[in-house]
Amino acid sequence: MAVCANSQDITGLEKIGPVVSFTKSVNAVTLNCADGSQVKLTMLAPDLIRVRASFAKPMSPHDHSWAIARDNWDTTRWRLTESPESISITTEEVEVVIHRSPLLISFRDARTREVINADERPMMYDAKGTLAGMMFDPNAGMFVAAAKKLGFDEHFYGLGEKAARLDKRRGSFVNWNSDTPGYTEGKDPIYQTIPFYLGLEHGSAYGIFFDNSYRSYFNFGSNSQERAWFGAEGGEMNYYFFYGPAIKKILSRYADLTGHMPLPPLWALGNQQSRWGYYPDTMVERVVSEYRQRDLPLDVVHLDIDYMNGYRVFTWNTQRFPRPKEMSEQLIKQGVKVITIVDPGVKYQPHSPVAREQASNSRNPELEPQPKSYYVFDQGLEKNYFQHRKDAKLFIPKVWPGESVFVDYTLPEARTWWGDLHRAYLDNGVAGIWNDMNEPSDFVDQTGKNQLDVISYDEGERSSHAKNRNVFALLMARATYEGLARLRPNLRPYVITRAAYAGIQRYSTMWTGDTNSTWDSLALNIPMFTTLGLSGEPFIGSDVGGFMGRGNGELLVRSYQVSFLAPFCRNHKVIDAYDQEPWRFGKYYEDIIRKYLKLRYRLLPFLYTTLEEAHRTGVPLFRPLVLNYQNDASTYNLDDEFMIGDDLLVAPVLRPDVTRRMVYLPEGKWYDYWTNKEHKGGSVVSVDAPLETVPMFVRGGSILPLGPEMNYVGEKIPEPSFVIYPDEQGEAATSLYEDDGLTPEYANGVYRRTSLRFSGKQKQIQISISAPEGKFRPQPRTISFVISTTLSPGTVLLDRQPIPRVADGGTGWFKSGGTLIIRIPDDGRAHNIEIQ
Ligand code: MIG
Repeated sequence: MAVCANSQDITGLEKIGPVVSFTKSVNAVTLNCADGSQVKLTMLAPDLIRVRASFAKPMSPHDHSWAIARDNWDTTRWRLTESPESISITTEEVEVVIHRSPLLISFRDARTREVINADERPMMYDAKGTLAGMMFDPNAGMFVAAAKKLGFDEHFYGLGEKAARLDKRRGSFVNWNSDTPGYTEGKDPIYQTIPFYLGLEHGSAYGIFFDNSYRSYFNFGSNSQERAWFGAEGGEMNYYFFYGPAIKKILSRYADLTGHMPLPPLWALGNQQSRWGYYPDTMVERVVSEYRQRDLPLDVVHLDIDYMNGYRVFTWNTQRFPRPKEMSEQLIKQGVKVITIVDPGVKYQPHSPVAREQASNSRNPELEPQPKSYYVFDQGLEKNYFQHRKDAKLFIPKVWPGESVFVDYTLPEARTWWGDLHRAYLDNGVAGIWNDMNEPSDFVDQTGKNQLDVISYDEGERSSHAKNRNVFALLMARATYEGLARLRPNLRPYVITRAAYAGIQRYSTMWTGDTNSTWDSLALNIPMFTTLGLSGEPFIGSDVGGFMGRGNGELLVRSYQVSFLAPFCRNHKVIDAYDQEPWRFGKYYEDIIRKYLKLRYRLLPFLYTTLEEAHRTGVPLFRPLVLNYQNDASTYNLDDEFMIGDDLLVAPVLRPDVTRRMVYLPEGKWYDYWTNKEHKGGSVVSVDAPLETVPMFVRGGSILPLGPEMNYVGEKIPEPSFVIYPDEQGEAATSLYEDDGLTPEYANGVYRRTSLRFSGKQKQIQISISAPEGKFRPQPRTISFVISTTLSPGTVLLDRQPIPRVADGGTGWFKSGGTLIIRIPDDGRAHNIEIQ
């Protein structure tokens, strides 16, 4: 019987402790326990404490994690006090109380002394093998677990990619990267492992990152009223405790610890089109020209496994794609970049020494036929980069090329080699890489059972599949990212992955795998996107229209009405199902899709500004309402609406035949994006939502930076126009982030941030524009301000000088219906506009 977390009764496990003595170092306290166990608490920051435990033995000096991006933390001030019962460690923000016997750890707010999170029982380990029979891999190691008191009103978020609702309270989950085509709600595990969650009670949040790559279990009170617990089939009890109370602050710390997402190229925010089965090259060209002829925006086209020669990665099928470089160059002229899929399976193609002699020495072996020998297999075999089983035999799974081998990405040289192989794509004009099948999927056995005796180098530990499976994709994406960065240092890498472990955001963006073209699957988009955002993965998306099965025009339109604001917006389809490019269901649907794709491009300045915020702060752009309003209980399980940044709220329709829906608007003033109608928040409103319209609201107090309508990034000079939505006090503010959109120079200060304030009390309207921050200089252009007002101004002053009333174009001001538009040259200086 498959092990399931519900049946995993942890109450019989051995408990750690009690504490008999402790030692102190600059940033840590180590507890020595009567059972020979050790517990180390490391104060990394005032709000970040690491808890690491060894069970019935001293702590190993070996301490390594692929997820952690930062280990040099400034010294944090903390003090220790003792009593006969307990030891207290206090930082500026958190007080950790360690009860000696039994050994119970609780975290309190250092100021209010309120308990944030507390052990329900001491940390546990399966000393007697009680759970051995229930373990997925009985040889993985020893089961370790930690149990926390479950708050009566506690809500749980995060845990990465889960086919589940937003609030995970009462749920139970497993992490074991798995290829799960056609998954539906409740399917678990699926592709990714992000063992990080947030707890929220009474508006106050904490985070726990259980950094353990073994098959892990998270139970948020599914079969117990008393406890939430997490555990793993091996490895250490090793978790990081984050204190908020703001969720945003926790996400920032989590990004500091596991890495910030670098900015992808701006065009990655453009519209993308894919389909398993886009071949030959003329077919790809046809798809792109359809987009152009139909005036539909497009930035990227994807090539699925069909472009390869017999599914050999780093090769091209030259029957189907005789001149890939020319094809890419043709497409680039039309503003479209090519992305190719790269799977981990390398075709197993041994050969006689004679064939070896005949092997090509060409500079571009990717275009050679490889009938007798395949250069990637040859090189990897010769260098011994492929995975082996415990008995030293090559591990030969079956994937698309048939018998195949996988690279041991824990080997640094193997990662460099794999990264360098991407020359085979870059030389042919490919702009980005899509990693698939990297759970890693094996057709022999999809659960991973066929791989249990595979050994990885793992920094000399030579450790098991049980430990390495969940980090395989992370390391493959790392090899890819680092390879692209090396081969093309002046361009930002763009990688997309299916499987992942925590830390993946440093190397790759992601999509949610093989969904269905169904309404249920569509309804999972918002909880999944927002949950991924709450788990440190900001750049996410799902196959628009759904991957498997037959969609229809209505479903496709509603799907675009979710994804036109997702960072990754790509329509993709399985080979043996029905076409679903935007035009496939006829003009009526195509026209609506065009409207949303065009709107996406108009919103690019806003999307990119929020994406940069995600890069810098770790706070995602595609947000659940709870992230912006964590004191509002009405948002705690609200996952059929979402926000982009702080300012835009979207409430899509997720069922067929519906033309109206209820939308919850949090406190404050809101503007209907389409009609400008004002709503008072803190209430539910019923709004029209015919197929043409996705309900969208702008937060009063915000200013939306919009760009020109475009069919691809770079088609036009991005002249911003700022649309102003004042709050109840008549005020609004924003900032706009811009850079070259392509190079890594933004990290050296080559960006521009423009801040804007609006205040409009009665007849006194003022706009102040800050002197932009940063070294980036955009092309000469104008900037505009759009104010909704019935007033017709007497004069408009720019830095105290009147500017002319103009007909429509040019600089000056004009009225158009109920809006006042002011346009000024963008000279990169501070300005003040007054309207009288
Ligand atoms: O076994 O490359 O999720 O997007 O089209 C299926 C073929 C392999 C799974 C991916 C999907 C892709 C497909 N792949």
